[in-house]
Amino acid sequence: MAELQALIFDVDGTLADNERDGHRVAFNEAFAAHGLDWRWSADTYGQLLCIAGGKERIRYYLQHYKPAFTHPQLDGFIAELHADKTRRYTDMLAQGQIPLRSGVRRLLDEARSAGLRLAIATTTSDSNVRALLRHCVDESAESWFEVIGAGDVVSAKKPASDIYHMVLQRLGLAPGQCLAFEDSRNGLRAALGAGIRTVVTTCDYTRNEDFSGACLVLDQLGEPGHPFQVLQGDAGGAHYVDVALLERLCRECEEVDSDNRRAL
Ligand code: XBP
Ligand code: MG
Repeated sequence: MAELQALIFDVDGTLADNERDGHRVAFNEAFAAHGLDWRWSADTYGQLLCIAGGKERIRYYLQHYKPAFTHPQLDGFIAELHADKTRRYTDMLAQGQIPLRSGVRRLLDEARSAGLRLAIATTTSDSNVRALLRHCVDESAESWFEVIGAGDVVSAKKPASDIYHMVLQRLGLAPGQCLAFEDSRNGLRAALGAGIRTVVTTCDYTRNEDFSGACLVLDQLGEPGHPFQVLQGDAGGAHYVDVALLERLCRECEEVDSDNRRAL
């Protein structure tokens, strides 16, 4: 039986509930600044979240919602729009407009005190992750994470497992020595596909997704005095996620077997 060594966190939706009022707003501002009348409502954005990655999401939007749109250098145009969006989003982070989710800061502190290693596995851009860690967690938080696997470092984004394989390889750990934290089915599929047991904290956009295969599904990590709600799995009477609960999950949750991976 493997002992828990590392926690691997998704970012968007998991560390911060930042899609609707963060990324979406920055996309819309970038579109307007380029004279485009594209506007992603909160509902439309929820549908577009089926595609991970901002550049990929813009391309999907054009294919499905604006099929008549043409541009002589579409790849470059999408990259330029996305770079503009990233600048706007990181400005929002720097201005403190995006809070962390409940329990995140406490759990990171407890995990570090307990000697657990920390890593990030996300679809979003590296600059976004670093800005979020610096401005929303702690000035020095980038250094808390031994591996930051982000954005275009892999060719296939979530739900593909490439980012998790890369993070495991750079940590030098087996999947059974780690736990992943995700908020979406796409993220869960990516983690399970790499054989990593996963705790899901749902957010507004993902609440009704299918989280089969997760070892625990909660509405949040929770805090003492601000308990989580268990949506799937057994939290053993705990009210908030702490290191003791994670160690127990690592011991008691079944390993992610190959049947489970194939079912995803
Ligand atoms: C996050 C994403 C990202 C963000 C936007 O997914 O899908 O695309 O919405 O970020 P996950 P970028 O939480 O599963 O990593 O625009 O930087 O791609
Ligand atoms: Mg996410």
